[in-house]
Amino acid sequence: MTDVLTGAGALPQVRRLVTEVPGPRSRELMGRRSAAVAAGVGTTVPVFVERAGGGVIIDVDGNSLIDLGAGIAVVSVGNAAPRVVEAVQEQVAAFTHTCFMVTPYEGYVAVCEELARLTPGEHPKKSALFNSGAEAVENAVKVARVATGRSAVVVFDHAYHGRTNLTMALTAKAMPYKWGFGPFAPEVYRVPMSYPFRDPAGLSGAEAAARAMALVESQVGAANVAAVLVEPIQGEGGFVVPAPGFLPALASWCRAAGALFVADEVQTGFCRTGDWFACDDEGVVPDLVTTAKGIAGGLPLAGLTGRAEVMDAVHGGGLGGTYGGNPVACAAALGAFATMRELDLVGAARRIEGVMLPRLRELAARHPSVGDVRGRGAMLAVELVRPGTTEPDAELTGRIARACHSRGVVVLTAGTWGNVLRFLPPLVIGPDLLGEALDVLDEAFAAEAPA
Ligand code: PLZ
Repeated sequence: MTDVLTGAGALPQVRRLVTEVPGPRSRELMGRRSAAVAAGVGTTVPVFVERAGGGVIIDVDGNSLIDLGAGIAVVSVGNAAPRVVEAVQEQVAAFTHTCFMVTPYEGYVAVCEELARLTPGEHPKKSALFNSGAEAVENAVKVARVATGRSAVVVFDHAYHGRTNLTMALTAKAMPYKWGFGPFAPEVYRVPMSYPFRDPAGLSGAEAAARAMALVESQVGAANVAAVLVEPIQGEGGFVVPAPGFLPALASWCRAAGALFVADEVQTGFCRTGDWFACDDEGVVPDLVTTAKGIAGGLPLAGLTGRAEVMDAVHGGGLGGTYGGNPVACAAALGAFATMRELDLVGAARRIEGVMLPRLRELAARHPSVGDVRGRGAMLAVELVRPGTTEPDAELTGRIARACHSRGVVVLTAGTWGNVLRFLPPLVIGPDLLGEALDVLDEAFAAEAPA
């Protein structure tokens, strides 16, 4: 069992610091990094990685850190997951690339068959594969426009959909994602999200959807909308979980308007939220679903899956790319899907919620700077504010994140105001390691936000 969880190297699943963090070798590599790598590429934790497996990351100084980031929700099956490693090794030795559009191979088709089975809804589905989440989202817009003959795309406050030109337009936050990078793609319309912590108390999901769609009707016109694009739980925007009823109301608005309901499940997909997909929680069936991140255990792969007739609206040759659905990445995805089933990672995500959520609520009870605790499954967060207000406290958030890092726990921040600490552990993390990470979080709060 340990083998399946942590890989051939079977890295000890412990936190162990042998130097300060970052240690001398990491600091030296950071120096080389600064000289050679463009300054625009950020660093969350300035430690360089040597190995990683299960729920730990070993740095070049020999420190073993607890991973509560999973490479931004990517290594849900664990780092270097054995099924993924085996599948990749076998495929990379057989052939590395032919281009699926030139001479196809079975792995690509098998991944599309799995996507048809796993994504929400029982209707006939088809998929196309790409390299990144942004590319999948771009293609969702392309397909929606051709299928509907309309151009407007509706997106939400706090949304994150990528860094390409079109997906920057779809993304809400200016700094750092859009700042100075315009002009942006046209025909993108932004409306308010359902954000229970910041909405008027008691605003239901249906009311929040009506608030948003009233703006669309008056400012865009329902008949001009190709797609309503939404993250069922927002990722970079701060793990904003819409009020119950919001997503179903959007989906039914789309049905009535003849627009497509597009779920961006790039961050929420593949067991992360305690379901195969976050839309499953309320039984919402999107017309199109974008996936990436957790799909292939760390190899770059993304999918766009949708109603067969919608996907097939595009003319032959209209979708593709040199590397999309690379055979090695497809093999990795098949290994990852096998792991998700074998280890019941849907159940694992729910168990992680069961351990973490009560601890985060306890933390909130002790620290008035924690304004909100939210999320689902293994996608959980706390939003930090000035006590007694909803005023975001990004500075405290940064200090607590750094205090975790220096104690050997990788945590990420998020949110429009940078005031959300988010937790995305690999779903194979053991309960002891998770408990220890939460102890460290308590310590970090005690040090930085004395009650
Ligand atoms: N849609 C919902 O979360 C990627 C971005 C990290 P790519 N989120 C992590 C960063 O700072 O660049 C994301 C997402 C949702 C789309 C994307 C884009 O996926 O694979 O990064 O292109």
